[in-house]
Amino acid sequence: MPDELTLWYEEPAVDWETQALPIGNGPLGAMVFGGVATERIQFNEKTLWTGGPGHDGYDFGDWRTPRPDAVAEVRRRIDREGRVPAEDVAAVLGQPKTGFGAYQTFGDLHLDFGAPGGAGGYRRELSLSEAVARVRYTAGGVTHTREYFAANPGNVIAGRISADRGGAVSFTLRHTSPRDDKTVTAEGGRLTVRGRLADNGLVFEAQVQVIVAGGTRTDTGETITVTGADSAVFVLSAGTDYADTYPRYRGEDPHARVTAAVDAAAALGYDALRAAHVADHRALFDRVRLDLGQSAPESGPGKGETDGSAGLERGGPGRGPAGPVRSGFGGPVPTARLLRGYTGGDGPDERAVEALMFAYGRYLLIACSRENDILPANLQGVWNASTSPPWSGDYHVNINLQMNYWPAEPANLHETAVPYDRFVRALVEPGRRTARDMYGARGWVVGNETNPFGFTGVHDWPTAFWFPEAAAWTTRHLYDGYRFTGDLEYLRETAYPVIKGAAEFWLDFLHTDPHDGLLVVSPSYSPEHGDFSAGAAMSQQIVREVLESALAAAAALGVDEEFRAAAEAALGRLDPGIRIGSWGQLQEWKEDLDSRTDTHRHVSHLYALHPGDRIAAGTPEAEAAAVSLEARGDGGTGWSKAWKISFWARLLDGDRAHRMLAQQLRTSTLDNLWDTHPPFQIDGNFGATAGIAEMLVQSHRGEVHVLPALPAVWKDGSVSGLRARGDVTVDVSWRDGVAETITLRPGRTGPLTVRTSIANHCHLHDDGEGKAAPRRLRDHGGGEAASRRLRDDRGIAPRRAGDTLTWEGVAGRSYVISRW
Ligand code: FUC
Repeated sequence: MPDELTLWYEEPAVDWETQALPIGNGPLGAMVFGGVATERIQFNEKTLWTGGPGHDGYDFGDWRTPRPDAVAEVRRRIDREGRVPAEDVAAVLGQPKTGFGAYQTFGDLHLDFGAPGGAGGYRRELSLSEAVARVRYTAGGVTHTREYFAANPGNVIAGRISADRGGAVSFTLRHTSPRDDKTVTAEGGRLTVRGRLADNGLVFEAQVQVIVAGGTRTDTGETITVTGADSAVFVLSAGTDYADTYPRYRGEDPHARVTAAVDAAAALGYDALRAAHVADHRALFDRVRLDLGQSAPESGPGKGETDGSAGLERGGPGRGPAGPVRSGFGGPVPTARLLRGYTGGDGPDERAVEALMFAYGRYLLIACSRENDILPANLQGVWNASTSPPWSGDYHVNINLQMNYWPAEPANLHETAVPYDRFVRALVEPGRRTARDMYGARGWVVGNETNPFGFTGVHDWPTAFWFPEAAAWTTRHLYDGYRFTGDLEYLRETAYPVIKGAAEFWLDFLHTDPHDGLLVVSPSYSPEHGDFSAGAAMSQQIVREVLESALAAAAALGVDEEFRAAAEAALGRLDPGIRIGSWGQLQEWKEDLDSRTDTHRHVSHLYALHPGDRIAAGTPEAEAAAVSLEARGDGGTGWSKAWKISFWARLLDGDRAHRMLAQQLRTSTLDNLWDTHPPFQIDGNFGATAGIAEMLVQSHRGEVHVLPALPAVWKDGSVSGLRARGDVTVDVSWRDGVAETITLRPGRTGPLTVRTSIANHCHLHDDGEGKAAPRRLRDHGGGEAASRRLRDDRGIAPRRAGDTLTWEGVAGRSYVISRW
């Protein structure tokens, strides 16, 4: 049943990028167009990549011939001249890309229905709660319904085509793709697409099984035709012989796997498959609920008039006895119109867009990154209709891949980060070789961007080819994953070896600045901006962070004394990378070079504010960060705007954070709610979801800060299921901008500190064990509930200090803070 978290449209999609609707199960993704005469379902499998081993001359980005003095030469010049143009450095250290490859479309399924004649009542929708896409229209008195989903259990994409009159389903299914290195066959209602990429020999295969109820099914060469059926179902699976193992990156032929997946799904049947899918999706999606006032009951339509359209299963017009229906079924205003009417001002429709955007980021992450995935979400998640997508649809690691996973922990989707961790771990082996051969260092390294084939070296685009700090930055989530979960096993087995290797690299590769004797990164390049120099702010901040994380992790595990001593020594001499400049700004470089009129999209020098946590709100450095942010302005690419939501949230300025969210929604969001750089780039979706979470709960400074950056327009609301570091799940309801009820559910026993503006006028109460998140938080807060709790005798007396409360939390219990 569709609900308010539904994107819906009154016409079919024509354009892939801005209108089609994404479904996905991690490894597989598809874009649904919903055409009446022809349905187009473009699909992907995440490992279908050109490039890498198999492509002639693939070199992993490592220098083809040794350049023993190259780095030293650049360093000497930087020591001498301070700044060196990026072109000059690229000429010495760069090398053209060979065989980097690109993420590939698997092609399109077309369902040709023939000319329908006068179709009406058209609706196309995507339910985020169920992860099901639907199309409905009426033609010749028959209502046609199509439904699609991508199930992680069983690894298939499934669709059902039905009608409300028997025998009315007829279509021909065919596959097209821009490639000619494949064959298509049809037999027994199964279409098989198989081939070998001409570029690198990667074997790929997709199978689609068509099953009919009533009518006939005919295999016709490269197509399958259904005639006069009551309904028809298809299930599709796909795979390649990619493996994430260095140096060959090849595994088993996909044929057996794909056959088994399609056979199993076909045997299971549509209803069981759908039920398993919805349950699987909901187990993740339903963990978090956000109410910003978007579902104000019975408030009548917003600025768009009601159009009589209702959820597909509803069948009738959208007017109930109580007048126009505004809540449920995606609301009365189609999503594109809702978005176009969005200003960021007051009103339930404004909040509806924001709540949808938040939920969409969670939906998308579940749809393109799952625990059984080999590869993480790329620049477009899992969705790509091209053979040469923007930036190859790759893994940029100077912010983009990391940003994809910013919501994973706070928005309670820890499992979605499993392929990210796996990918970073898989970079270690090739990255060690690159560290040794190119940098003469231990540990491991990766540059500005990478591919699924261990590309850990460099290329030669001057402003984007050199960023060895990326390896350290990619490990930030690994340490943070431990901070969120407190899982020592994860730290020991998964995170620490990777973090340690990234830290070791810098123990060997830092340079002593001859001007002050401090340890600096050199050559250093603030992402995609300015000249090369020594010790740019971001370089130093990242290196400090990885050394500190490695130290803390080693201490928590009680290992590696010698390494810890070396890391401590380096930290003692490390240039801080945080400086306040002549106009009160945070400096992007060690020298005070920042221009007040520079609006560059990367705000790299604020790394220590977010995603890092060294700069705390209320300090002079935070003030300086605000000065820099003001100067950079509210513009930029989609992901840049999304990042700025989190920056302002970390500065505890809810209205400015909201202004950035509004800016992103107004100027960098497409009709299908995809973020646009432009073009479409999914990091901005994830950055926005993370930014919203950051406005509601923060936990990067050893305490759970509740409603740290609530904007005035989010007057009343509630959220449940957000996660805080220390293995705590947080619910909060608020009224008039002030928390009413805060519930914390720690997964571990130990001290809990909460920062809240109600710290000095509230009660803390142990609400017992195993309390699930309340279904409707609006009913949960409020004075009455609070006074009921007052009468309860399970009150706890926390230690109070300023705006904080501290007490001993016990794993598995619920603690409720109620305002009085
Ligand atoms: C970084 C950004 C670009 C783009 C690219 C994929 O290099 O600077 O804006 O997002 O990644």
